[in-house]
Formats: sequence, C-alpha cells, structure tokens
Amino acid sequence: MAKNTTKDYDAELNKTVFNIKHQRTFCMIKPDGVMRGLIGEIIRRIEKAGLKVVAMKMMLPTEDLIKKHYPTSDAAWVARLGSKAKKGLADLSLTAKDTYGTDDEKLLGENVLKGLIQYMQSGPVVAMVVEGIQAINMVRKLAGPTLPFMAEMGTIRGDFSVDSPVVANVEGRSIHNLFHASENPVEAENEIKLWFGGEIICDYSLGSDDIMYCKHY
Ligand code: IDP
Ligand code: MG
Repeated sequence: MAKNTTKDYDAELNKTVFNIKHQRTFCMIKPDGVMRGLIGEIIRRIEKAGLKVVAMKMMLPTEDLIKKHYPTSDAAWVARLGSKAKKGLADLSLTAKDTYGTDDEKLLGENVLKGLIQYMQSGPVVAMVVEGIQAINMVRKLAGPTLPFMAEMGTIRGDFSVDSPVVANVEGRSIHNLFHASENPVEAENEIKLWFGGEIICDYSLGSDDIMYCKHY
C-alpha cells in the first residue's frame, strides 16, 4: 500500500519503533553455567542492561532437542564449526592435520558437534526469551565471543570462563563457555519457536522503561 499521508507515515514509523523496542532473542545458561551457580549473576547482567526476561525455564534437554537447536543437518554450518576450530592454530605454530589428525572442515565440524551435543546434555540448562532494543546484538555483547580466552573482561564468557579450542578439541569435548545467545534474527526466531513454541511469552512493563525511554526534560 502506498504511503501517501502523514498518518500512514507515522503509523509505519510507530510500527518500526515498536518492533525495535520489542525485539526478542533466545539465550540459555549452559550446564556449566548452571552447575557453577551463575544463574543469578547472568540474569542480573541481562536485567541491569535494561533488557527484559519474558519467558524462562530450567530443563534437561534431550539429544533430539539439542540436534534441532544446532542446525546439525546444515552442512555449511557444520563446516563453519570445523573452520572455526582451525582458526588460531597458525598463531600457535600448529596445523590441523598434526593437532586433530585431519584438516577436513566437515570432519572437524562433525567432531566438534559430537562434543557439543554431549556438553549440552551434561546437566540442566536455563532457557530464556529476552526482549528489548536490539536485544539480539545486546545479548551477544553481554555474552562475549565464542572463545573464552578471546572474550573481553566485562562479558559473561570473559569474566567467568577460560578455555581453549585446541585443548577442547584434542580432549574431544566442547568448549565450555557458560552461555548461548542467538546470533541473528533467523536464529532467534527459530530458537524461540523450538524452545518456547506454544508457550506463553509474558508481556509486562519494567519500572525503568519510564526513565530509559520517556522524555523527562
Ligand atoms: P556461539 O555459541 O558463540 O554462537 P558457535 O560457533 O555457534 O558459537 O558454536 C556453538 C558452540 O560450539 C560454542 O558456543 C562452543 O560451546 C562450541 N564450539 C565452537 N567451536 C568449537 C571448537 O572448536 N571446539 C569445541 N567446541 C566448539
Ligand atoms: Mg552460534
């Protein structure tokens, strides 16, 4: 429909602003985060940033759920895991062939995935839907990058974890990095549907919204 009146334009703009303010992401405290007693600390950081937890549950995920959560049948995604596993080896004067026995990204990715599926079932997880302005990027920022030794201090992974992909891969296990967060809108939508499909996502106001998003001057 053509936008030919100021009213149409305002309505579109209001919709855009509404969608930005209510962006939703999926995140999860992984079993090591739960077993280290970091549930409160991690949720505190999300809330203190001004973001809102709109759904939450603790559960022991099944293998089937984890296999659906990570796109295990997407060959490109599995190879991306393998390619990430290879990164940084040169800095240590190592090669994938010598360290892992192969430099085939698909094979490496499949091995990483095997460890990841075991790791995610090693204890309970706390799954959440978080809402707020740029929630997807904000929660990724709070998490910090995948590799704990690369994650800056001040991030969840940087402050509370230390692990190396080389050590993890040689030991045949996943990197332990406490926390998962959707990387982009497609992941967020799929993951929210997978973990909370058919369940109630709550709608409520935070007292701080009045100060953060209203003119008071
Ligand atoms: P992300 O969790 O930061 O989005 P992804 O690349 O999506 O990172 O990888 C999913 C998870 O797989 C990571 O959080 C980590 O637990 C694990 N992982 C990633 N790369 C490796 C690796 O090289 N070795 C072992 N585990 C890995
Ligand atoms: Mg990811």
